[in-house]
Amino acid sequence: MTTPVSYEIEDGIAVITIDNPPVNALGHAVREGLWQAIDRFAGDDAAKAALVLGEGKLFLGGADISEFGKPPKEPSLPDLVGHIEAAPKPVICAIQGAALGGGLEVALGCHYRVAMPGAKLGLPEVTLGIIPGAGGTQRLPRLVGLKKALEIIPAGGSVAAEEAVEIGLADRLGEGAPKAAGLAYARDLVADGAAPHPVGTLPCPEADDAALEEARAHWARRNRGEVARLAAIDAIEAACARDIADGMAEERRIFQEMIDTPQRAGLIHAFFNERKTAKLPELKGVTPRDVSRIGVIGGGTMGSGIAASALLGGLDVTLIERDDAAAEKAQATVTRTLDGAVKRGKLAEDKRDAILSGAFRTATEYDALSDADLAVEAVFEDMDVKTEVFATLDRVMKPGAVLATNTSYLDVAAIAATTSRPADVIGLHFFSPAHVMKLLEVVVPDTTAPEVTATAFALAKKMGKTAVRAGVCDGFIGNRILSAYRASADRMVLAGASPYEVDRAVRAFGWPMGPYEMGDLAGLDIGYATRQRRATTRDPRDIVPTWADELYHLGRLGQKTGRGYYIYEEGARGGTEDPEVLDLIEKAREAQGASRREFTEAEIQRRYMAALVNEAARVLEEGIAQRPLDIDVTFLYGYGFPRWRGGPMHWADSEGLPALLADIERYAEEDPFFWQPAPLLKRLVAEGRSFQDLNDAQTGDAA
Ligand code: T1G
Repeated sequence: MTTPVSYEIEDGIAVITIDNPPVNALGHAVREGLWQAIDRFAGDDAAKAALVLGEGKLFLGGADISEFGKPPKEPSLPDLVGHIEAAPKPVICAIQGAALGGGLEVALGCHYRVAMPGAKLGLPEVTLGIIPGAGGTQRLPRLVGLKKALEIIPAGGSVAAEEAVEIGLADRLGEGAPKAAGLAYARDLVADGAAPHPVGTLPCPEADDAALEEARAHWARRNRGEVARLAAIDAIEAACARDIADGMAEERRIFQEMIDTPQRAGLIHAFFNERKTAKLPELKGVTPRDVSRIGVIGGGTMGSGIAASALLGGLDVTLIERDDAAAEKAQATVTRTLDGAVKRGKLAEDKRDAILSGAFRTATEYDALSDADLAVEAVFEDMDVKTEVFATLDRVMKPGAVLATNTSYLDVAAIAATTSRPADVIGLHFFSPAHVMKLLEVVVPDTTAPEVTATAFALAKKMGKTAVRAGVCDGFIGNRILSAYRASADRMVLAGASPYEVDRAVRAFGWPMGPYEMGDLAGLDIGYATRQRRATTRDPRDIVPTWADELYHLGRLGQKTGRGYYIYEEGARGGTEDPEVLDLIEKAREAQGASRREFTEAEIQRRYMAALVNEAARVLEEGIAQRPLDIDVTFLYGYGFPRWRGGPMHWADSEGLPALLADIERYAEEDPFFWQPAPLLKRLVAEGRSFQDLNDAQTGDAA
C-alpha cells in the first residue's frame, strides 16, 4: 500500500505532503509516514527546511476519530508532534481549508505556520467529549496567551486565518496556492538564516486565576453537565505552571480520563450519526433533481424563516403572499433576519445586499413560480387550505418541480393524493425558528419518487440543515414522540408531582428546559388546540390534563400573556412558580379522584425518558423512523436533547434495555393504558440486542 505521505525536494526545501482523503485524518499510516519523512528530512543535507502540506481542500482534519477506543498504535500523535518540533532545521506548514484538533497540533509542532485566506484553525476536541491531546493545551497558550486560549479551547472553537495571524497563531497570511505560499516563506526563512522555533520551549503563559475561574463558571453554566470543557481548562492551567514535558504529561492524564467517559462515547456517536441520516439504502445511486430556484408560500414566521434559510444557503427565493401588505411584511421579516446574520458575522453586508436586490423577491401571484424547481408551503395548518394551495401549485409549476409542505402533523400522503403529481410531493418539516434550527424532517409518503426524496436531502445540505427521513403519521418522528413523554409528565403531575419539580428534574437531566417551561414558551394555546383536535379520537382510558385547559380558559397562555404555569415579570430572567397553579392542579386531582404521592428527581427523569424510548420503539417498529440513529439525530437537532448523551436511543442502550423494559412493565401495572411496552423493545430484550445493533444492521448497506 502506498504511504499517504510523500517526500520530494524542491529548491532545497523538503516538501512533505499528506494525502489521506477525505479529510487528511491523522490515522496510523499518516503518523508513521510523517515520522519517517521528518527523519529523512533531518538527515537530508539537500534540504535546508521542510514544508508540510495537506493535499486537497483542507490541511489536516485531526486525529482519526474512528480509532478512538481501539488499542493505540505508535507513533502516538503527541510523540509525532514532539518529533516534528525537535527537527534540527526549520519546519514550515501551509494551512488551507482547515487545521482542526490534531491537525492544528501538528501545525503547532511545526516551527512556522502560513495560513491561507479562508482557512479555519481550531481545537474542536471538547465537542467530542475529549480535550486536545497532542499538546494543544500546552502550545496554544504559549503562542497566543492564556486568555485567547481560554476563548478557543473550552469552546471547541476556531479562528479564521486573518485572526490567526493577528494573535500570533500563524506567522503569515499566504497568497495563491498553499504550496507556493509555503515554499516562498520557507525560502525567505532559509535566506534569513532562521533557526527552528519550537513552540514548546516558549515561556509558560502568565497564570490568571480570575480568567480561569470565569471560564469555569461560564462553561459549567452554559453546558451544564459536560465534563470535557472544564477538563480542558484544567489542562490549560497546567501550561501556566509546568514546562512542556510536565505539561504534556498532565494533558495526557486528563485526555485519557476523558477518553474513558460515557460523554466521549455519546459525542462521538452523535458526530458519526449526524453524517449517516442522509445515507439511506433507498437513495443509493439515485440522482437528485437540480434545485436552485424555490418558491415559499406564506410569509409568516415559518415561511419567512424558511425563505431566509434558503437565501443564506445560496438559493433564489420567491415568496408568495396573499396581498401586497402581507408581502411587504414578509419582505421586512426576511430582511431583518438577514440583517441579524450580518450582525452576527454570518453574512457579509455586500452578500446581503446582493440577496435582497437579486435572489429574493415577493409576489402575490402564483405564476411567479412557473420556473421554480421546488415550492414549499407554510400556510395555515388546515387541510382545506393546504389542498387549495397544492391545487394551484399543481397548475402553475413546471413538470418535474417538487411540491413540498411544511406541515407539522397533517397527512402528507393525503395532500399528495389531491394533486396530479403525487410522486413529486413530499413533506419538509422545518423547526421554528427555521433559519436557526438545523433539523429538517423529510416526510416521505409511499407515493413519493426516490429522486424527490434525494432532492429534499440535497436541498437540506444546501441550506445547512441536518435532514432525517420520516414516514407519515401524526407528528412524524419528533412531535409524535414528544407527545408521549409530554403525556408522561402530565401523568406524574396528576399523581402528585408539581410541574415545577418536573421541569427541574428534566433540566437536571440535561434538557434545555422542562415540558411546562416549554409549554409557556411555545404558548399553552398550542397544546390546547392539539387536545381539542384529538378529543374526538381520544381513548376513554386516557387522562386529560384538565388543569391545562383551565389555564387556557383563564387566558394564561404562557410567556406571551405574562402568565402560564409560571409568572413572567417584566424584564425578569425566566418565570417564577405560582401557588395559584398548584391550587388549580389540586382541584383537578380531586375532580379526577387522583391520589397524591411524592416523586423523586430520579423517578421523574426515568419515567420521562422511558416514555420517550417506548414511543420511539413504536415509531421504529412502524417504519416512521428507519433507524434508531435517525431518532437520536432528530432529538439532538430538533429538541435540545443533551448532545453529550449521544441521543435518547444511545442513552437507552447505555442504561440497558432490560432494566428499562422492567421499569415500563412495572409502570404498566398501575397504568396499563399508557405504559404498554412496545413490542420491538420486548423483542430486542428477548434477543439480547440493542438499538445500536439495529443501526449496524441498517447502515451496513447504505449509500
Ligand atoms: N476522523 C475520522 N473521520 C473523519 C474525521 C476525523 N477526524 N473528520 C471527518 N471524518 C469523516 C466523516 O465522518 C465523513 O465520513 C467524512 O470524513 C467527511 O466528513 C489528539 C484526538 C474536517 C470540517 O473534530 O469537523 O484530533 O460520512 O462530511 O463537511 O487532539 O469533517 O463520508 O463516511 O464532515 O467537508 C478533531 C472533525 C479530532 C474534525 C470536514 N477533529 N471533522 O467537513 O466533511 S480529535 C475534528 C470535521 C483530535 C487530538 C484529538 C469535518 C471537517 P463519511 P464531513 P466536511
